[in-house]
Amino acid sequence: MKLRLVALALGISCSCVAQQGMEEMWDKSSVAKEHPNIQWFKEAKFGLFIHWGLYSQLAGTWDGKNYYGSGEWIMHQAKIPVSRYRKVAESFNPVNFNADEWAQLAKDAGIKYMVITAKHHEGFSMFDSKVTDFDIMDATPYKKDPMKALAAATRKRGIQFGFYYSQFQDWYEPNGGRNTWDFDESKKDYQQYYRQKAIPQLKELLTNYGPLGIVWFDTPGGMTKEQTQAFIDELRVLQPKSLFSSRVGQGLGDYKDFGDSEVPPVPIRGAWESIYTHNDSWGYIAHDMNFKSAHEIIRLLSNVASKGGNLMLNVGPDGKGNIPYYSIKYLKETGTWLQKNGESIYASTAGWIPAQPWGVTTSKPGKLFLHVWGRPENGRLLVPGFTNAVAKVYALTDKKALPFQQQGGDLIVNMRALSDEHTPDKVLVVEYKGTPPAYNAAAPVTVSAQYAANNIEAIFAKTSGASKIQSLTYSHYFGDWKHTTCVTDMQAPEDAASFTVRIADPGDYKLILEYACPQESAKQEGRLEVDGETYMFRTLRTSEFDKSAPLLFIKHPVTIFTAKKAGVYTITVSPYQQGKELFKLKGIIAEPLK
Ligand code: FHN
Repeated sequence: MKLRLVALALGISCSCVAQQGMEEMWDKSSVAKEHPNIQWFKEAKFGLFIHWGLYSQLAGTWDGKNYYGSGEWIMHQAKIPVSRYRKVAESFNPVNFNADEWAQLAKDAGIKYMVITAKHHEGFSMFDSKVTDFDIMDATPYKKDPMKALAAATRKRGIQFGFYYSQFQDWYEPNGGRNTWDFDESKKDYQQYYRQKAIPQLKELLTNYGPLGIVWFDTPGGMTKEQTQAFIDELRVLQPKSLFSSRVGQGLGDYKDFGDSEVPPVPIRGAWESIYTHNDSWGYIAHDMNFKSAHEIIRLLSNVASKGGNLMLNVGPDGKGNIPYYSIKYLKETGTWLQKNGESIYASTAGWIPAQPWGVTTSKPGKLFLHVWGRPENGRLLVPGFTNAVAKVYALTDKKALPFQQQGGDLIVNMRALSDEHTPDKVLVVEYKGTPPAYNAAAPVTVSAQYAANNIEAIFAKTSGASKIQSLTYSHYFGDWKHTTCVTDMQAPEDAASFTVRIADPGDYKLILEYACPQESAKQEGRLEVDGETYMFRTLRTSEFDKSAPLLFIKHPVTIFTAKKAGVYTITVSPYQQGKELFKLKGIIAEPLK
């Protein structure tokens, strides 16, 4: 059981080869040995990703048709011939680009590193390259190198600067990866493309722009492990201190990148990064207004930090060089929150208390930061598994001490003295003595009547029989990946999922199963067992699992459970009889009834 969870936590590589399309290129492999310059990255926690290229000028529309999802894939989606695509450069004139404004926005947002696309899969170079004339200097009316100015402006503000470079996919080049509409893939000589374009351009980037914090490779291909190592060695000598992302391939990167828009469900050791779009696309799309609010960004950032990683959030400037209005607004608001609460994020490590109904934790030596996303109704915040002696507890913003008590391995903080301010994440600091315990993924999941709902997630299931825990990846539009961890393969009564919960407040709880259920799985009977009682249910149809479509989950209320006393209970879900997979179980929601 928990094969994937254990693999992730130990940093064992995940094989992605069976997947198709954009996904097949990901390389989430772990890193064997730490890079000597990794510390700044581990402490940075918040990065800004910028996708900017000719696709920004197209803004998600080609030949009068609107495209949705990853806008930087428009050439691929619309199968635009190279002969037409190169003409887009003639109208690319980002006169509003202002390196100081972009760098200052990053600074105000609390960003510690910036990575920008020097060349994306479209093959266009956003920098002054002598290797090709399909670059911003030669092919556009702009005729300036924006990367020079941006490198200088970020460094001036103490922000690490790095380049994204698509090393394999290049849809402009006859020998580059994956333009199948102009060129015959089977006739390509990838090595020639590497020798003639990718390597010389990477050398330009590593030579002409000062010290780079990161070279962010993406979608590896066409190279064996030995060739990838030789490729790295050839570049590494130019800037030994620069970190190479794991998508250089073959497990040879300096830190690990998860899949696009993926946060691991439990803490992960080593240096790693979650990467997210701000709206639905990496590259600018004029009709994509689905921006994450500051509230969402702050929770995402604290959630990623609670698992021990960095969040690199993307913005997609338009063809004139303007960063979208809502990206500016919400990044600045995030920065305001970070100015007051940054101590709980920067240079923190994963929290050692698993996620609670109220939020998540991050830590530093002698301090545990409680990121309270939702306050308990009675003001008494339960922190289970806290046996270290506590010296004091206070709110990070005003440092005012809060009353607390410790009993039977619980810390209970009284938050009543705190005003009910509107904040996505109220940070409390617990100062304690001694060495903290290790994170215990097997600790019971807290269920409490102090919150509107308690999520008991699939990742915390103990599986038996054939059932297993899997992360399911799918998209809504195109390339806007979503990842949901589920218990799958429950086909027979012995294929069960059991959840150990600690019910902190006695009382009535509605138990709701949350799952996805394709047609063939619908109308099958299942059992939910708790405290010696069995409750029957019949599955309700939602949607098929198709990775290029939304995976729909239903919240299916099954029963009321009365917990007569506080304590530890086991909730078990299983098929009633042999059949098709019962469903893909995202988790159980325990809703207190009052
Ligand atoms: O194909 C790219 C995509 O366009 C985008 O650049 C993302 C960012 O992580 N990387 C690839 C897909 O994983």
